[in-house]
Amino acid sequence: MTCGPAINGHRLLARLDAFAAIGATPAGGVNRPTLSVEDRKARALLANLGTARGFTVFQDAAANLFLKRASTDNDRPPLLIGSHLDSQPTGGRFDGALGTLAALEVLETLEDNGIVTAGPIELVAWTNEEGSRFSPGAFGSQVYAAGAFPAGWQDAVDSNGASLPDELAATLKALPEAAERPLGGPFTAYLELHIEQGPLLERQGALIGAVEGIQGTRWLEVTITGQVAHAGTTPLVDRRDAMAVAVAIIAQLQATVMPADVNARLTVGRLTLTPGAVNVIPGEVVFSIDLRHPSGAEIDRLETEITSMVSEAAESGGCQALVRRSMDVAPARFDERLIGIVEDMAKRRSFPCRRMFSGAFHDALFMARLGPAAMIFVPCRGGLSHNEAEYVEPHQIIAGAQVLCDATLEVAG
Ligand code: HGY
Ligand code: MN
Ligand code: MN
Repeated sequence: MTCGPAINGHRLLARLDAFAAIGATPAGGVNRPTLSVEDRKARALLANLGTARGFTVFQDAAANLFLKRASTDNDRPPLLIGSHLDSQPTGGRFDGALGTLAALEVLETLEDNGIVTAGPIELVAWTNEEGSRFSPGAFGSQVYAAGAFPAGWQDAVDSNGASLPDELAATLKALPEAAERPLGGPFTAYLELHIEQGPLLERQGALIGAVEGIQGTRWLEVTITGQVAHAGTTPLVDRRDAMAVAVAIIAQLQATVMPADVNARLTVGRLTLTPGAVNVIPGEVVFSIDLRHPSGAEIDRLETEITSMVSEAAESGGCQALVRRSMDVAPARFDERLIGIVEDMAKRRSFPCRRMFSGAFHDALFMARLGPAAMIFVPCRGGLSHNEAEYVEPHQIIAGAQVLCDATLEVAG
C-alpha cells in the first residue's frame, strides 16, 4: 500500500527546540502557564509561522488558536488537528507542544507537496489544557464543545490573584492579526498526537499507541476549618487542629483508594494552610484531590466514600469540612473508524502499534462528544511526564508526526 508524503523531521525537531525555549526552565523543562506572557509568546510564534505559509490565523473567545489551510471547498467543516501549548509549572518540552507542532508540520508538508484537500484542515492550539493556573483543565476545548463558557469561569483567579477574564482578554489582545472565530462549530474529525505520559508503550516496545478512549477525571477541593490557637499552651483535648484532620484524611485516602483498585488513581497535589506560622495551630487547610477511573460509576462511588470519610474525620477532630468539585470529566471512547485508520497508518509504516486507553485527560475527550475524534500516542522515556525530565526520542517524534500526517490525509480524502 502506498504511503503519503514524508514529513520534514528536521524542521519539526527544530520547531520543538524553538518552542521549548519559551518558558524554558534551568532543569530542561518548560514553565508556560496558560494565558501568561510565555504562552502569548508561543502563540505569537505559532501564528507567525502559520502566516508565513499562507495559513489564516483565527482565535475564538476562549483564545483557542486556529491556523486554517484552505482547500477546494472552504465552506466544508474543517478537519481539526492539534493539541495545546500551555504547560505545567515544572512541565516537559513535549506535553502539548508535540501535538501542536506536529499538526503544523502536517500543514507544511501538505503545502510543500502541493496537496489540495477537499475540505479545509485547521490546526488548533487549545487554551488551558493543563488546568494548573486556572481550573478546570481542558478549558478551551470544553468551551468549544459547549459553545459557551462554564458557569463561574469569571471568578477563577490564580495563586497570585490574577483573574482568568483579565488574562484571557490580554491574550486575545496580544494577537491583533488573528481573525475572530465563532465558538464551536462542526468538524469532520479531530486527531491529536500526544505523548503517552505513562510507561505502557515503552514497556511493550511499541512506537505508536492507537488510543481507544480516556478515563474519567474528577477534581475535588477539600476545606477543613478548625480553630487557630497557640502551639504552646493548647492541650490536645482543646485543639481543633485543621492540619491534624487533613493529614489523617490524606493518610486514609492513600491507604485505601489505590491499594484497593489497580484502575483507581488518587493524587493530593496541592495543599495550602493558614495562617502558616510555626507556633500557631492551623485554622484552615485546603487540599486538592485528583481522582481518576475508567468507570464513571466508580468515580461517583469513590467521591461518596471520600466525602463521608472527610466529614467523619473532621467531626472527630472538632473541625468543619467542605468538599467542592472543581472539575468533572466523564470517560470518553474514541471513534472506531479513526482508531482503525491510526492502526492502518502505523502498519503501513511498519511502526509497532498497540491499542490502549489514556490515563491522562486531553482536549480530544471533549471533541469526542461532538464528533469523530481519536488520538495517537508515542512513548516518553520511563513514562515520565509533568516533569522537566520528560523526553521523547527523535525517531519517536518523527514516527508520531508521520502517522498524524498519513491519518490526516486518509481522513481528508
Ligand atoms: O492532567 C492531565 O491528565 C493532563 O495531562 N493535563
Ligand atoms: Mn497534555
Ligand atoms: Mn499535561
